[in-house]
Amino acid sequence: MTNQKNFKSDNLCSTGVPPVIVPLHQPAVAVFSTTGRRDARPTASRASDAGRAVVPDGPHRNSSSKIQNSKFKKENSSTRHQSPATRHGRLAASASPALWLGRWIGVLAVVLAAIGNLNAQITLAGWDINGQNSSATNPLSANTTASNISVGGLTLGSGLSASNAGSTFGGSQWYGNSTIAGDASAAAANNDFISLTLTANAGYTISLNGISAYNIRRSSTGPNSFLWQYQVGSGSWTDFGSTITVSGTSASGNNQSAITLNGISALQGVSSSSTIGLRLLGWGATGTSGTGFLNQFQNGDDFIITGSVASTSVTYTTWTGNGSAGTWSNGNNGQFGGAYANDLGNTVTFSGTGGTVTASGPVQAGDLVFNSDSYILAGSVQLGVGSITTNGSITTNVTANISGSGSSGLTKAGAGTLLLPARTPTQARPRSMWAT
Ligand SMILES: [Ca+2]
Repeated sequence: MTNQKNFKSDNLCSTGVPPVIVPLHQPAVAVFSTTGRRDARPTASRASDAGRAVVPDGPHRNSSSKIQNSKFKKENSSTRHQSPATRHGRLAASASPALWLGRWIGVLAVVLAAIGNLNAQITLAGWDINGQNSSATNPLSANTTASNISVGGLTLGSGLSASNAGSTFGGSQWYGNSTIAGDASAAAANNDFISLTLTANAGYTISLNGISAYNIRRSSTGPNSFLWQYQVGSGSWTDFGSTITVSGTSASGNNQSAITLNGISALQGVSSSSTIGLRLLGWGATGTSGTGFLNQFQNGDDFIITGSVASTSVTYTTWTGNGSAGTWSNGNNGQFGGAYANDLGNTVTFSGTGGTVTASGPVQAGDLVFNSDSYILAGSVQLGVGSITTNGSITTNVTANISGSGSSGLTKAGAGTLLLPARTPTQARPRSMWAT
């Protein structure tokens, strides 16, 4: 219990005091080993292997433990639905290696898909057309705009005239006029389209995923054919999707399927120097007063562009390690390969050949990961996330003052050994402690 208390509150640098050996292993990591074996014992049993002083329960419990344990329970549950033969591995003996490989690839694909979903597509721009009309508002600003981008509102091409049909955005004067005629190029030449733009802010890129299902409304003499095009920067307009034909003329319009854009490389990772333009060409009207609109058809945003926004800034957070002593401080290279920038979200990794690293400042990081033996971390570090990972059969000696502002305390992960300085019994308070 002494060690446990020290681990929580005594992250102080106490020169000359032997370090306390804190966790020799991390139970959660042991749950899913690289061999695929799972510890079937209850979490408490696994945790007890390390001694309760290592990774205490309660606020000290690593959140990753909860996630891993949750996954463990889920898999265990599925195991109960398998046949006894499967549970005891006889299926493995009867199945070909290729079959098993295929199954594991399948499992891997599911896991990767889940990870991909974590990298969730967001609404880059969304318009709620309810109550809108182009006679009142043109361009029509987006109701939803993703962070770190700017969105140019829905805009009528100069060949169109604004029109108010209630909860629509579009107009009249589409190409075709007195005969059902025309095509995309003629519509483009006559500026008969609805357009919008997306531009990444400096330091970011935009990747388009798609256009969500939406609705097109037309009047009986309005355009009956539409086609989407994109433009990147000053490049040429390029078709995407196929020609859309619509016939219904009621206020409920014509529902349109979602359009996928993530296969168009030109629309992925577009930097702030290139504005992305999208436009919906329309033609086939039979009268100048015939109208065509993007239409209200659901609660909230009716016309939505999805995608992702990524930062282009480079962060230097891996100490390459050459065995020499070095100083880790804000704005300096150290052995990071570039200037380290204080950030309480940084995962700072120590690799290469371990040596003494003196943190000066204090420096700020989210959490620390040690991948090489013989690192000694001295000085003063403020952690935002509050975990220290020692991977593999290594020993990491942290003599630095470790401080943080989180309420979840400091956690340790990884199979290696982490040495922290002890607190003498006569000390009323550590020089630095985790605020709780
Ligand atoms: Ca709506």
